[in-house]
Amino acid sequence: MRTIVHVDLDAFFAAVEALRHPEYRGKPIVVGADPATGRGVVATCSYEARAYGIRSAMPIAEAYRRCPHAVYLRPDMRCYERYSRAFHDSLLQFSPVVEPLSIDEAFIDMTGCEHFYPSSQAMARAIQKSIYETCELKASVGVAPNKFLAKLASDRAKPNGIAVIRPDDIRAFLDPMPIEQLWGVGPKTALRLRQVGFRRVRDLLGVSPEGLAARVGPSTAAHLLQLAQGIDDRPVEPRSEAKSISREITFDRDVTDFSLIRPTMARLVADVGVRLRKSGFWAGKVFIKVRYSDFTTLTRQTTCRPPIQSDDPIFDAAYSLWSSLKSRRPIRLIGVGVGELTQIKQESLFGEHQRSDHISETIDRINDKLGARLLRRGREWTAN
Ligand code: TTP
Ligand code: MG
Repeated sequence: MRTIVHVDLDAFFAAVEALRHPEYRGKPIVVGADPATGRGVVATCSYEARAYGIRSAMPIAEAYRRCPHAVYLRPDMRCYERYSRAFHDSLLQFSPVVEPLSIDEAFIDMTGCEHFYPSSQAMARAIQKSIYETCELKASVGVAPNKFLAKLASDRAKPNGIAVIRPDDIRAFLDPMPIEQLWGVGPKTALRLRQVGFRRVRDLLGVSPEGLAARVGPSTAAHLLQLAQGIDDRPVEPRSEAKSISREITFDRDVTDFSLIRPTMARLVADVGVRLRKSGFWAGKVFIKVRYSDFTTLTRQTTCRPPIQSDDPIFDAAYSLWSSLKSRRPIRLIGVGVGELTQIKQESLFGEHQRSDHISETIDRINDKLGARLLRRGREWTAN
């Protein structure tokens, strides 16, 4: 059985505003359009404002009618993005398998890591505490055997709560739930289901797949019957922002002295390596690109198992790709890149790789301090 966590920040934009403006804390805060214009909607509001019935997407004029004394603020997306990044990054310390779902929510696959905590509750508390320490924001956490249930659970836990759904709890949790809560049920499907008497999840359980298929089509029917039973096999999918990281150089003059290729490649690898490590990803693929003076261009690639992150294995792979090329025509451009990026560090079977991990990290740290890439490897050196 899997252990899936869904985390969602509470009243996200409004909570950030309360942090930046301590004088607004504890007051109804509405973030969205300016009520003076009378146009536009509420993006979100603090829980104090929700007590007046204000909600996301409500016309701002109606919000103002409900609570004229609330603090009304225009959204500052750049600031919220900064908090969002800190929030998402902080989750990676719990598991490498984190799927950012929106600006303020994510799934974490904690399968196999749950044993580090005395209970699911304690695990969820540790996640909340870490988020609070990172960005002073409160979050609600759902823990369940799959994504569908974990997301419903965090919603149930709002605000600042924890809900754990175990297999034995699934029926009691799902049965009374309105069918609109089922993932994939939009207003149209909901209406069709309600017209034939399906209001709650439990109503779907007594029906035959054929009976339901006649109303909503076979694929929707199969999907709904799975969800109604609390079954959802979707994996948590870590998202790699960049599909590849690469660097190339066009020579001032076409190169015929091929001894220049090795140090040039070393420099390209050093640049790619730093960016790869900063991104937090590991590379499952190394590729090179060579363009000859007549503009014919070719690429060669090789896979790396386990995925790599430090300069030495990237350089070795790139250089041997170059060495395997038969043609020795004048070269106009050369490039090196890494792809198949994954967030998962797989333990290297080779001690040497671990050693070179340390070397790359140490060089990165020193160069970070120096503020420029002053410390370089000998292989970047050219005789002239
Ligand atoms: P939500 O997580 O849906 O809402 P929330 O974080 O404000 O409140 P809670 O989770 O405690 O219920 O959305 C996250 C942010 O996305 C929210 O702070 C503002 C923005 N948002 C909009 O701009 N418009 C919308 O209609 C919704 C729902 C959210
Ligand atoms: Mg939220």
